[in-house]
Amino acid sequence: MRAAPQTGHEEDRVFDHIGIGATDVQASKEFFLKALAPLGVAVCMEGDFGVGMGCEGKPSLWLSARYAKPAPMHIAFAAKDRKTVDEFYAAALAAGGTDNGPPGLRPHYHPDYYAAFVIGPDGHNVEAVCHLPEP
Ligand SMILES: N[C@@H](CCC(=O)N[C@@H](CS)C(=O)NCC(=O)O)C(=O)O
Repeated sequence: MRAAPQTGHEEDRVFDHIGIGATDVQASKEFFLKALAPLGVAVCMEGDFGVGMGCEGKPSLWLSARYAKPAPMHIAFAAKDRKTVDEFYAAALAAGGTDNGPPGLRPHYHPDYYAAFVIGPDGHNVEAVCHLPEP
């Protein structure tokens, strides 16, 4: 299953998605699917990279296999364009962040998924992502 690219309004949001480490991904998936069913949350994507859940095909909550507790947390900020992703990456490295993936497309999420990743001061995986194609 693949995520639908975003169609707009990314500029209105601060967060794009969050990721939670799970020591048992299947058990966590079942838990969140049941708990969030009243909200219309379903599985949008699933693969080696984890399970993405959300509404209307937009994965907003990610579960990734992790075996240490407390499991890591991942935060993704919504960027309005690819240049903003590039600027985030440069600024975050200059601020002392550690590279966790330079700006670029991640087509395994969807064809226009353009993102960069840094590890913050306390080990959090911080991302900026733009879902829109180049104009
Ligand atoms: N180094 C990877 C980082 C990818 C990444 O962190 N992806 C997020 C989801 S958008 C995540 O939490 N992945 C699961 C994991 O790292 O366990 C890259 O540059 O693509």
